[in-house]
Amino acid sequence: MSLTDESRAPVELPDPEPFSLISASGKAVPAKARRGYNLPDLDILQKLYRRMVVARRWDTQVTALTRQGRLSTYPSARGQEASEIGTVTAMRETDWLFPTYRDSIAVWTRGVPTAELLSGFRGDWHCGWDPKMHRTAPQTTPLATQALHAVGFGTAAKLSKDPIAVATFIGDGATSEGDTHEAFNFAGVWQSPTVFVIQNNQFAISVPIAKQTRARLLADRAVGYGIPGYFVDGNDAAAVYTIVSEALDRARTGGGPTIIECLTYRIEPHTNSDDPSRYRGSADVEAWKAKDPIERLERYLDSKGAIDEALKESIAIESEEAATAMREAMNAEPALDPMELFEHVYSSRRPALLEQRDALAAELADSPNAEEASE
Ligand SMILES: Cc1ncc(C[n+]2csc(CCOP(=O)(O)OP(=O)(O)O)c2C)c(N)n1
Repeated sequence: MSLTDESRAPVELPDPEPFSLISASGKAVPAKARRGYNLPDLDILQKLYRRMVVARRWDTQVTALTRQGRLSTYPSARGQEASEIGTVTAMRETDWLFPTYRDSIAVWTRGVPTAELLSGFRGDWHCGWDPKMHRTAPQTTPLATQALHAVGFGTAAKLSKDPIAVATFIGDGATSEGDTHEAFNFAGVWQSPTVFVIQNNQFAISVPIAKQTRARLLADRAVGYGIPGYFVDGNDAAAVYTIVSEALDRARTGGGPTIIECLTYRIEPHTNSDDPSRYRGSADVEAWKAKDPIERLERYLDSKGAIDEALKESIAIESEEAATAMREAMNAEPALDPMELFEHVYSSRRPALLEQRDALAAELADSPNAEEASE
């Protein structure tokens, strides 16, 4: 292989102007700025709108139940619906998703039942759902580990000639992890059918993006890995859907990986235990609320006569049904057995594991709640 080998041809730096199809005021972006792309059909836009509204209701309800102590923690994706829902709506059922703790609405939209999805946030030790059934991997908390899982999975699919694509979400803070670098590099070298969706919500808990990187854009990194990179308005569901669809198609047909940076904003605290007033001002939050992904799509659909009271009513009913189903699922006490933690770790149990198991069993037996627990 020489340095002029065509398979290693340089890729271009992404355009620093975020790619958008529908502006914050809900108008179609002028044709010239659309860079040759058309808006998705109205039925797709209606689907994106419906899914975002229902997902926001779902997210709001989880946050409320967290305040009531029904869940121990929940990282909300409010404000990030266009990136989350735009991505999963672009995916086929046969594609695989590798999500993080932030991406519950994406996982839920892929069909994972609420009770199974939220079991981890209630303190259970396992994933809660069958990843194979939903083609959705567990939500990872150790930052960026999912990016490596995605590349490995995608490469295995490629080797076995399974024509699927893999999508994975990465936070802006997580791009500073070594795992992200390794995932990008291996994806480029192996031409893994993996689409990396970086959700740049501008904060890693309290650390702003300016303290995270000196680079102009996170998507600029793609060039160094020989991977196409895109910088997208992450509050424009039409733009996210369009660019992710194209990248997934490319991945499924042997065109390798893509890195897509979606510029968005986390409206809620990092989780329910965070106090964002200590590191950001409310003016910033208000400015981003004005770029709300749902309102802009609603304005556009309205201007096209593609949204009426009947549609809004049916979406409202679906949203309330989702919230009610969640309340019912979360009001049932989960049957959690901490001793299960030691099952399914190794096929034959190691002495150190047995020791830990016995120590926990002894601790539980000694605990003041032991009798209550065994009742
Ligand atoms: C390897 C690792 N280091 C540190 C943490 C602690 N941690 C949890 S969330 C978080 C911030 C991540 O921010 P970002 O990647 O931007 O994602 P966001 O939470 O904004 O979606 C940190 C540092 C962790 N979970 N894993």
